[in-house]
Amino acid sequence: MTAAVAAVDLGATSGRVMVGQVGPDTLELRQMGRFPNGPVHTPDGQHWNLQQLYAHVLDGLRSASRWEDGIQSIGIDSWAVDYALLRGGRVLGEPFHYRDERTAHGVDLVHADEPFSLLYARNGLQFLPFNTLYQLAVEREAGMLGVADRLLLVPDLMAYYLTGATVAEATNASTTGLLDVATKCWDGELMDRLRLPRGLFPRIVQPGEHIGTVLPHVAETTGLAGDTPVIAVGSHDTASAVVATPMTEPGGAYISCGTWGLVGVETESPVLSTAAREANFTNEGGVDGRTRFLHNVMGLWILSETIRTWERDGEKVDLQRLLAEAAAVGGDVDIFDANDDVFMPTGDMPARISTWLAERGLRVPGSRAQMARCIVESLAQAFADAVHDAGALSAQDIHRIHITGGGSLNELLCQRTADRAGMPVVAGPVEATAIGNVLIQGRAIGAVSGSLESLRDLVARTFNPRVFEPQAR
Ligand code: LRH
Repeated sequence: MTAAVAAVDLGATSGRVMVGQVGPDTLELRQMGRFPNGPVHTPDGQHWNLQQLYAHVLDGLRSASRWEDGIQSIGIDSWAVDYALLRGGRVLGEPFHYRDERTAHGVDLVHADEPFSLLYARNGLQFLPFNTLYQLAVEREAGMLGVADRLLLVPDLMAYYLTGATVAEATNASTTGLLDVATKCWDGELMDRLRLPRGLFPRIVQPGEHIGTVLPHVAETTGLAGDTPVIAVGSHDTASAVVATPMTEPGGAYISCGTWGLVGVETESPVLSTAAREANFTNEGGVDGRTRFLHNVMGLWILSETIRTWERDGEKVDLQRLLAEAAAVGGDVDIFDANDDVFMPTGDMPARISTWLAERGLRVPGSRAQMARCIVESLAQAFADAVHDAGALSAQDIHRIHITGGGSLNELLCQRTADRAGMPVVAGPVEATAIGNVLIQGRAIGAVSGSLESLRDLVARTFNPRVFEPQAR
């Protein structure tokens, strides 16, 4: 049997709605709508416009139901950590964007109550200043937690808008810092220590569980059948991407490369060693109880924010041309540390890169092509280092790297990652996140069956990867 499902995949710079056809030998995706996303600056900081995103989701679902009249379910994934606060079912203001700099203060507040080493032992998460628990410390100080009675992460909020049901999907809940890494349940004791009301956090559901069926007005607006279920998938986009990474043999590492480069391996259980903590590796919850042992590298954000800076004067930069010119740059370029937090906030990226290099007596790129090359080389080195660390820290022998997401289309990045890591890079699928979303829905409704290994086998059988062999330079 082949089934049709709708996958809603929301990224930090764009979102899309796809229709997936899925069956034992079938896996096909078709895009129904793609729309931009990004921060909205208001006097109190940077926010997401989730009402607008929701309107785009409804439009995409309407196109999906017109294209395919038998849509059997909907699954939603998005970027992690961000949330809305609600009271009595009503959203209290637009959610903050994780790059909003208020989180620095939240870090001080939380670490005053609970040092990072103790937090790591409880939640297994790498330090990222925007992890939900730091954001919530700022909400607490602002008095918001005395008003709110519910917290919903972004995909859970979209599921609530569609069905009226309030749940917390497990993989994304693991990015809050408030899930016990051992039991995978909410850590009530930690919430008490950080003075976060336990009642804010909804029931946890696992990927594959039914969240609810679409509300009557949603069915009417979109043309979907009134009993269409919303099914929990790996609602953290990275969890869905890892599901669809065709690691069909042992020894594979993954880089889910979009705004971020999420570099790591899959493990059966968390790695909580001091070395893992010091290397800033995270243990995020994967589908089917797996652990995503990975490190966040800054990712294509550095390149796209550079291009945004150049385009501020109204001039358009052609990415393909820029990358071709970058590939043609002769000789070595000096590189910067793509893990340095100075590159995290929005703003003038080329200036930050130049300052970083100049302060260390390194050569500053003299042209746009050289700057692009310097960024790609710096990302490739950070990726290669993180792959090496992931293998060493998890005691896995890694000899192949899978790059999925938008970065898999960047040939220079794939090749230089292979060269710097000294192992082949298998590129694709570019839409791994949406595919992972489709696969978990497909399994929940019985169109496919089996373990993650058999789902990955289906990906490997239906998508043609491109392989970049390492070359000496
Ligand atoms: C990638 C991602 C990543 C998180 C970040 C906030 O989209 O979900 O895994 O660390 O966004």
